[in-house]
Amino acid sequence: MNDIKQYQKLMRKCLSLAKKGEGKTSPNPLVGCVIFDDDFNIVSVGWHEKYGEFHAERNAILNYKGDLKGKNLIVNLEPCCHYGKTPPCTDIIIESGIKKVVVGMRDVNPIVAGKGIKQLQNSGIEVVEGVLENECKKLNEIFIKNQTEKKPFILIKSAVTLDGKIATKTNSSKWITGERARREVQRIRNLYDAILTSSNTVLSDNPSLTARIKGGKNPVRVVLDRHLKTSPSAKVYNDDGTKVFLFTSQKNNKKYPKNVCVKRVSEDKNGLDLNEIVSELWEEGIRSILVEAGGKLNGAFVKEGLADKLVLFVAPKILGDKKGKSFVEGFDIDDINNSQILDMVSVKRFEPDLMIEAGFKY
Ligand code: AOF
Ligand code: ZN
Repeated sequence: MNDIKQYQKLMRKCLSLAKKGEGKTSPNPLVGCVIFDDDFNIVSVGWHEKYGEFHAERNAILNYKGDLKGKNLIVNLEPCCHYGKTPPCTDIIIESGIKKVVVGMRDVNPIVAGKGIKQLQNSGIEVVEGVLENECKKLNEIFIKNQTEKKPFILIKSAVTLDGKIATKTNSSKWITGERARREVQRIRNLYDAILTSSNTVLSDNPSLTARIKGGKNPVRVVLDRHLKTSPSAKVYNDDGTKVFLFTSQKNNKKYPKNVCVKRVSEDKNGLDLNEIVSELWEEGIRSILVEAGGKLNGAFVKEGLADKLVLFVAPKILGDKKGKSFVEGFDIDDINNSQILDMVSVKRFEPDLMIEAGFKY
């Protein structure tokens, strides 16, 4: 194996270590780090375990109980060079005597952005950049959007039959996908700061919108209810210690549980003003939003150019119901050349279903 292949193998290890922090590092990135010798043997590992705690590089260095002089370090994100919640990683790397640092992607955080790499090089450390860069960027897509645009990353998740329907005309939709796909949805929920849905989904499905995975956290729940049609006793408002934001354009006279924060926003031609809601959530510290709603709300997010990514589960079923519901509505495009275009990211199998991941292009 040549050096590049070896670096790629070690970078895959960094990415899988980084994922151990899923659901615990927001608003910070997922980072994994490996220290290795010149024969590419791993001598120590570390990852960013939780927001506010040590960075991956510091953990990998502190986990090694010997002399690191002449060893090499690989990490999916450029080491930081700033005093934040913890001292700069570049300092501890330089002090340790490590001679080579391999980096997946440059940090997009303006206080680091290439300066970490410069500092390492200025102290005589060899830096190799861009190993599995696309995979590294995909892992931290939320962090990248937050840092570069100061906006939350928005994912639309839906499940359809092979003929593209989310429900029959009578609204029967439980369950389109199988157990494995539903487990993956729980994992995705754990990654996101908030899950957003509409009053229609609350009224028809009464979902609890929690992430039922071991050691996971429940995301903040967000309900868009223009006319305050939902009942305070709906499961989504259940006071389990998780915050719920209820957006409406009406004056509220109902008594919701104390974890529910009712916010009034304006309306535009499509309903509640989604841009206002998204900025309001950003102000509340929400850095990623998972939209789990029906076609109307999904369509509104796409039409406003707000959705970043689509995760679509496709079940090997056919409804053949021409009035069945689609997962995006409200486009009414006559010419195929005017379709909404997406970039295909990946296709995975969660037997018996497929999962398509695609990025929106506006
Ligand atoms: C992490 N974990 O493993 C690495 C990070 O809030 P602070 O002080 O912990 O600093 C966060 C910044 O540090 C983050 O925005 C990113 O630029 C850089 N690298 N952050 O949380 C890590 N390596
Ligand atoms: Zn750091």
